[in-house]
Amino acid sequence: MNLKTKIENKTMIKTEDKNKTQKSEKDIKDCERSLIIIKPDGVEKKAVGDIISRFEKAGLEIERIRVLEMDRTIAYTHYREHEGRPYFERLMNYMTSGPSIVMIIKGENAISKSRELMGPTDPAKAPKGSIRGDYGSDVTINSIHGSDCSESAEREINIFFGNYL
Ligand code: RTP
Ligand code: MG
Repeated sequence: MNLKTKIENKTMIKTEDKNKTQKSEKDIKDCERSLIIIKPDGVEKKAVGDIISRFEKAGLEIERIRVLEMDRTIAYTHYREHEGRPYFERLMNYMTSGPSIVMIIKGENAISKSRELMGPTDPAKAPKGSIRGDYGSDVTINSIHGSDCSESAEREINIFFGNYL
């Protein structure tokens, strides 16, 4: 439902129809969520507008958004499962190198749609037209993060937006 229709419906609504409104609001909440980070290289390249536009054109919505310059603690909390990998220190230095844009994206199949828009981890293997294919520099400096499953999304949303859910 577009915004204008929603406003008109709400304006016309009678008291006995209020339950219906509550149901449709609940339906919106049931949509899938993903935690997306436009990493510091994406911000430096001024790709934020283009990247957000790709999500919008794919039918996804921004539910929350913030600009955040990560410290090591928050970067570590987010990527702790990679600790011990050879690229981990470089990943920490990368994620703390400047501001990131952190967003909750929501909509039908938000997780798989986001991963599709991002392309594979390594920009060299990512097709042109994918975010990493267009903006990524190498397998670590790859412009964007997206949750890989709903459990990860919930954990990551909690890191960046507290007990919002
Ligand atoms: P992300 O979590 O950021 O969405 O990326 P992903 O699922 O595609 O890839 P993942 O394996 O979870 O890796 C997390 C991030 O670590 C860096 N990385 N560097 N071989 C390397 O140098 C290497 N492998 C991974 C990337 O920044 C990757 O996005
Ligand atoms: Mg991952």
